[in-house]
Amino acid sequence: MVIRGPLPDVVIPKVSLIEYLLDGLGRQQDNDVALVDSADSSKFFTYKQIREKGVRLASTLASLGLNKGDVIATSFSNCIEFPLIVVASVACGAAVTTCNPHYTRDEIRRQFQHSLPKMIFVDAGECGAMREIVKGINSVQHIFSVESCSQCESVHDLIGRANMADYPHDVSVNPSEDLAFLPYSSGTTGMPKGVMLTQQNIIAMITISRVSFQSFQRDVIYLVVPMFHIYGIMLPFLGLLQGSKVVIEKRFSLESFFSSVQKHKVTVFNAVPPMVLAIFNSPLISKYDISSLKRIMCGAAPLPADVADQVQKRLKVQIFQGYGLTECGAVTTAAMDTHIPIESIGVPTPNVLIKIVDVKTGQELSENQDGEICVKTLQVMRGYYKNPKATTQCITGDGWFHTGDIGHYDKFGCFYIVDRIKELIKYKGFQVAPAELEEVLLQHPNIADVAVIGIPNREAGEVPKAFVVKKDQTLTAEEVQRFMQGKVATYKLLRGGVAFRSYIPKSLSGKILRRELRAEEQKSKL
Ligand code: 4UU
Repeated sequence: MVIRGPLPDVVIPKVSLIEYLLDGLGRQQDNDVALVDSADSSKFFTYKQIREKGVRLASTLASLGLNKGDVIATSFSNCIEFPLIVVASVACGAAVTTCNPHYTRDEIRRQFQHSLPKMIFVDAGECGAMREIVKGINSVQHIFSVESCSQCESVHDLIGRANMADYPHDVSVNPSEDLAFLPYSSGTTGMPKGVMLTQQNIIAMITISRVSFQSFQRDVIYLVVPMFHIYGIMLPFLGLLQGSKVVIEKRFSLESFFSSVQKHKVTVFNAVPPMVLAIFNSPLISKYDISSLKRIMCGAAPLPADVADQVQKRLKVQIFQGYGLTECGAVTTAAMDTHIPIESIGVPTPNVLIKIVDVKTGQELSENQDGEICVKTLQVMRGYYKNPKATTQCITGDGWFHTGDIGHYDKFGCFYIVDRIKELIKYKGFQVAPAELEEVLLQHPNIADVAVIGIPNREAGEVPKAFVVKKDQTLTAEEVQRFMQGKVATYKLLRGGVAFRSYIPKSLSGKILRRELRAEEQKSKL
């Protein structure tokens, strides 16, 4: 059966994203603070400033040659300038590829060699390093910093020298075709791929989330989830288009979380499970006044029910789960109702259809039967960038997106995730693609074969573990661990350890049988 949520569908405006954003921002109070830096309250933008600065930035970027169909890249920590850059890019008809600033040089290069950005925005002081990284990638014409930098122009310099005559008024976009964002996700299998999110995907995503989270109007939102990930890409716009104040934090720490909630009177915290767990275990709770906090929205990985329950009681807040994917433009189910059990990922958001299918036969399943979660909504990506084969593997001809997650729904239409059939590992909500780690490990001269799986971990959700076939018996687990250092971002390191085997179980077609390894791993823990 195809399941819909309880809220009625909403009309997704058929306009360009820049019209949608400027109209939505224009409906708010001009002089209200829209975005503020958590650590430094002197850094903020009002609603009027976002519109004006965004449009001015667009004018300068257009004068520098940013055209419809181009890609710009961001590789910086969370900052209040991000929405300005997005507004400017969208106005020019360009797409933003968001990159993790903590990636290694090879990881950044790989994304940019594939997405071919024309301009790159980095943290202040990082432009020299970025120039080295992108040497030879001829698409790159400019590198700018978000804040003042002695070696390159900053976003503020570009805004300062804008000539409004250069504003790209004549860009004509097709919202269902033209891209707004190009984040990277490994999806069901293989290496990270560019996720083509169109202007219409983003309009649908913001409109649907706003209706789902109605009660969040005029809230103060604490945004610490990274702006290179779909969760953090979506949040500032969701907040801004409903008139909230969005408090931007660069990095999660318990001190900064508690002090920011107290200082900015935060009402909503969008978290990932390890943050909720850290708060739960923290003695700092009693040292701060966090009575303003009303809701914690948690997503990106499973949330242990006992933790959720105890945090609700201890902090006197409500915790709701949201379930989303990069490929589905963020949130597709949400639990915005106190009647929904805490372990549920909620009900489908408006305009979202969900069905559960048998993994082997593809047949639709009914209540309480576990199968693959499939989603159909205007939020579903146009496809993987320059990779039609991977696209047809996950989106059927009639528009159903296969998530690779296993779950079921109960008699109330509430959904539950119980497993994942895709390769993806989630470390603290961050994506780790086993194929990427395997590719690096196979470069080691003494590794004959390798498979990486995620193993459960209370603090991080999952941690990657490598099963290695040695070429030479002298190879040690420490050597394998050391080999990964500097080759992948630190969150991808083999925290689950290294085990040696005589062979890697594979199917006849050569596919690694990860389920077998997972089952063996589980058995060994019993
Ligand atoms: C169990 O993680 C995300 C997006 C998360 C998100 C976004 C907006 C959550 C709430 C919100 O409002 O995207 P990806 O692409 O990094 O990872 C997608 C995968 C899913 O397929 C699933 O396996 O992350 C896992 N996942 C979850 N698992 C996402 N949310 C949940 C959840 N419980 N609540």
